[in-house]
Amino acid sequence: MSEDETLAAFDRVQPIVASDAEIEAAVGDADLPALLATLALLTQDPALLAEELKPPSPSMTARIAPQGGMSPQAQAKARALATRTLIGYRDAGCPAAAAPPPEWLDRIVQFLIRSGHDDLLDLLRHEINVPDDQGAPGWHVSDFPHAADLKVAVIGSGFAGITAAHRLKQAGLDFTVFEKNDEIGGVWWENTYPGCRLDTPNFAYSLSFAQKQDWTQQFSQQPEILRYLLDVARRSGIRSHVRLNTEVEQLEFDATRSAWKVTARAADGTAHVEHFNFVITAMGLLNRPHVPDFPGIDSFQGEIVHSAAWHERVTVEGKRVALIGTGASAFQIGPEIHSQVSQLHVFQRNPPWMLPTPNYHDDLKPGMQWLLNHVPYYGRWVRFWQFWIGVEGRLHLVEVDPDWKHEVSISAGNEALRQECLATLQQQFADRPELLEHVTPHYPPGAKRMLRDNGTWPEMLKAKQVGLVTQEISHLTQDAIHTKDGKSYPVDLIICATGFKAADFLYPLKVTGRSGQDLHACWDGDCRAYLGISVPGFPNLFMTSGPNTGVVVNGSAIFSSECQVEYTLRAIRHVLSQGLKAVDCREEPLVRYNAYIDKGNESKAWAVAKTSSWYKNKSGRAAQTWPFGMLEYWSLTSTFKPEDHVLW
Ligand code: N01
Repeated sequence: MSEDETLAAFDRVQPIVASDAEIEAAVGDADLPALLATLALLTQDPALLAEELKPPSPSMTARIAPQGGMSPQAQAKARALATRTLIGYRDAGCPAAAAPPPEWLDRIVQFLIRSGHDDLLDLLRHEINVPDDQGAPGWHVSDFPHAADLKVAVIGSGFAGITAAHRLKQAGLDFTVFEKNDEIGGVWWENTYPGCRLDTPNFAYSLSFAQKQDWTQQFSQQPEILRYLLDVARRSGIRSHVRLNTEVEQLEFDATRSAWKVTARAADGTAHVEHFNFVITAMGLLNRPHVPDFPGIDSFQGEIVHSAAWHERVTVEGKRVALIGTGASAFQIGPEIHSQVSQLHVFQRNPPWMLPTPNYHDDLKPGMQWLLNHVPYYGRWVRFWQFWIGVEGRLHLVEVDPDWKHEVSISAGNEALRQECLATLQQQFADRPELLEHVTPHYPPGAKRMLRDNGTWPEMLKAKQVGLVTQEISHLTQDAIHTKDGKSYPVDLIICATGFKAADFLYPLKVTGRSGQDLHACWDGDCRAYLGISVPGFPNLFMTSGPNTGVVVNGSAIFSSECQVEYTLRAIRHVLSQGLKAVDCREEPLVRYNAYIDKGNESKAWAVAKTSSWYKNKSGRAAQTWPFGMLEYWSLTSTFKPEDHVLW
């Protein structure tokens, strides 16, 4: 296999031949804390980690402090030092980075993070992933001769499915990935609507074991993310294990074999049954479109498309278009299409809070791109830096202060965040006070997903062909949407950016447990799992993106799913090391764990706010959200606890 075909290719950089002036110019665009860390790793020169250069990392507000809050003087010194170091590195012939002693790595990490966070070191080492792959299983199926015939099924081939497949391959296990679509990629294959891109910085929204150095943007667009996923699948050698166009419909636990009977249907309609010892679900939770059942919807003669079902035949040019919803999907679609339509009616129930993000659509600056392409491991440290900032994120701003009395906000910090966002809104809509009133949320920031704003949404709402409709939709007729105030909006195309059936985990998969019980019936709309991964009575079944694992204002879903996959490999290892066949979570740990989760969620903006959100299920319980920091989830999933399980 050529080097280009392996995951190591992600780390490849070009030798530096640039002039001193070009290097200096590139450093001018650098993310300095990450650059100092990179150069310290390359040269092991302590001057790069001098106390006066340490980024203070102030807590996040609406905005993120540029350069980790370094003073202008510190930035100037850091730039001069980094430029000199890079020139020296070029003149020395760009030697390959040697594996640093572990204490040196810790020293760099400690330089980047705020003092007093040594408890995060293991987690952070996992994220920088230098020199070794920290999340690798560390065992091989050949260590357990009786396990030679063992088979694992993975359902789904998005980020989590690819992670699972990669780790299973490292452990030498025989596995099959079932993918219902005709290509790998999950939501990043499915969502092709106009404007589709990330709203989490993409260095952080990438896999620890496949760290791409040369992202072109801070918030990449869908094609670049999909290309990345397909690259990871190819380079990690898992493609040949993926069965495309094959949807798993049913899982039945076969107690006699202690294995799952998996029924999958191919695109031609044929069903195929096969037994697997373990099953990992990697189905995501934001991929079963929710299209509201508006009265009269079947009588509408125009076209209706859900955001996640966008396809190349959908055209908007010159049409009268309705955009229903103002969540993350609508927020990206509206600004992208509004200049092409003859009319756009945006139907809003609750306005979103917007996080000012002026660079949201920008390419990375040329100097930054140059550094990523020429300085070994710079991309890893940029990723690490973004990860560190996200570890705490805005969690402290969404915590309820019981002594805080305010009709909207929930704490002094939350109020400060609200005021910062309000100020931007007031500025953006200063010329349209009637719109300002409608786009101002009346719930605490953080209660729903906050959206990235670089001014394009307000600009769209103010365009002459665009109208904001805040009245509730009453019904649809042949050619129009009607609202409860009696108004009608004739349209040719309705775009439902109305979200997903997120509360129904694993929907529509039918899962029958060891006593014949149906998983969805057990949950009865209120899904719970131990660590978000296991459910009692459903042995050898491990979920990714399960109940209460979604992060709202800190961290990324990629991190959580890596934790879940690594935990699963630990659990499988434990079963094999004991010469056993099955593991089932006990009821009591599930109850205990969920009490802990519910308590954490109770004091968060998304639980106390009255506003609707996909974070809550039909009983009003926050069943999606992880209420704590990332360290907690990392710690909980970093060991498999036999005492919380029944094993046989
Ligand atoms: O869906 P949503 P989404 N009548 O559920 C409205 C991820 N994501 O697809 O707010 C009228 O957030 C509903 O109104 P309300 C991300 O995690 C990421 O936009 O409930 N309106 C709301 O405005 C995100 O959170 C990216 O009052 C109705 C909207 O439809 C998640 O996916 C991009 C209605 C639904 O918003 C879901 O986002 C896109 C009705 N009957 C998505 N029913 C990235 O950038 C619902 N609505 C990575």
